Amino acid sequence: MPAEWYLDFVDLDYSPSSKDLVALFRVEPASGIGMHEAVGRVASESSIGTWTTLTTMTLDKRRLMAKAYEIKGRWVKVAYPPELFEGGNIPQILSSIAGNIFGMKAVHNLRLEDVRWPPRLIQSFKGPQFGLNGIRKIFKVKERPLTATVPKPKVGMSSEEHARAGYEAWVGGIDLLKDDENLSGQKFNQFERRARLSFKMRDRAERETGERKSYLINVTAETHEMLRRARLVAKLGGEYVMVDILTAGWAGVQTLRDECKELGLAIHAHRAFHAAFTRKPEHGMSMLVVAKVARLVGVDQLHVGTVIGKLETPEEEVLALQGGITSRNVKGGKHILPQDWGGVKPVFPVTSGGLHPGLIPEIIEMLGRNIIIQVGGGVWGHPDGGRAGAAAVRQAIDAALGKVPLGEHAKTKRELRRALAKWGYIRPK
Ligand code: CAP
Ligand code: MG
Repeated sequence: MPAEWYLDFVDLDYSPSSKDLVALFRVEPASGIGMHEAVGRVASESSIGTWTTLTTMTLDKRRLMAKAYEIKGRWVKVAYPPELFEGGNIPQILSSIAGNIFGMKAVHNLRLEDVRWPPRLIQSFKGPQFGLNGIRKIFKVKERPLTATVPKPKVGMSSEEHARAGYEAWVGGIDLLKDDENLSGQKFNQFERRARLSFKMRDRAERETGERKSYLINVTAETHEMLRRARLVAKLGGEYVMVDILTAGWAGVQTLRDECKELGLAIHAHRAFHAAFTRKPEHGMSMLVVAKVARLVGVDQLHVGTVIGKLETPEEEVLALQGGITSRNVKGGKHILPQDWGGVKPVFPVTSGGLHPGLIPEIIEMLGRNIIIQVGGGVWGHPDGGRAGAAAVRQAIDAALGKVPLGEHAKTKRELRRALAKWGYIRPK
């Protein structure tokens, strides 16, 4: 019996069925390892194989073998039989296609670039409860981008100061107050107290402005605690919970999604931690894979980057993310697999990170109107305070939608003028 059987997992004559899950990998073999050997190891280790041949391997089990069926340079497509995966179970699926393989000595680098999800697996997940169009209906805002702001400094405010900041931003014109990703229930700003005070301020701001306002309150915590916090938000009349999907973990997010169906709450997904494995083009997993999992599991809003802000997000990646979470049918492209989402609702893309009024026209030019623009430092660093910062954001959006140059619009809008005086059109690093 030969010592190993990796090349059994390479079949360049195979063409995947629509039922298969297909993964697109970028494979860089370790020195001394041929491409087919490396690719066979990836397909083997991510499906049913291990490093050696097995006396327990019977013919019937071969139906579960993954097949590397296309190798173009470093780009490799692997088809996985649907039986390999448990529907409704993201952790198990990722432990297969995004598990041990990244650590194999046979690869010098390995990156999971995209996954084409087959209908049976798509139907095994809830998908977004509201989605982009449902969120617009909640706010009765049909056209313009929605706006959000995170009170800054990121954490440190008391619950009273936080709620006050929320009031200032909401009456200034911001639609959504958002907790920062590392604000949860610290002693200086306990979750329950912050929730009660902030929703009171939200109701007051709605009365005074006549506009719908909401609060993306961060429930990220141990799962039982997340559910408890979500129930409190629903009791207080909130519309959303926010969760850091990657530090909370997919199992927690799936449980939270189930609860939010009962509670009728939308989910805002923050992606803190993603850059630990998405940033390097040669190794890890793309943000596109993360974004498509998030849409499957059922978040309603997801951060996709800015291209021109403070965090590394190349334009091609941001546009691919936006397409992956909003389109019904994603066309295949350079290193992107085709994806038919069926009836899965689109997710609202959130652009955030180093934005200020001076950058808003360029953001809308690049990403269009169906976005949520989050401006944190660009509101709370405004020389006249958060309320003026919020007003400047809305004024910049009005100018952009009306195709009026910001400088022109600023002549009659003091808050915008003062924002441009401080930041101009700088791209923060
Ligand atoms: C932005 C932010 C967001 C980042 C996350 C921050 O604040 O609140 O967490 O946008 O990155 O903490 O940096 P500013 P991404 O508006 O003050 O920059 O959206 O790429 O996931
Ligand atoms: Mg943040």
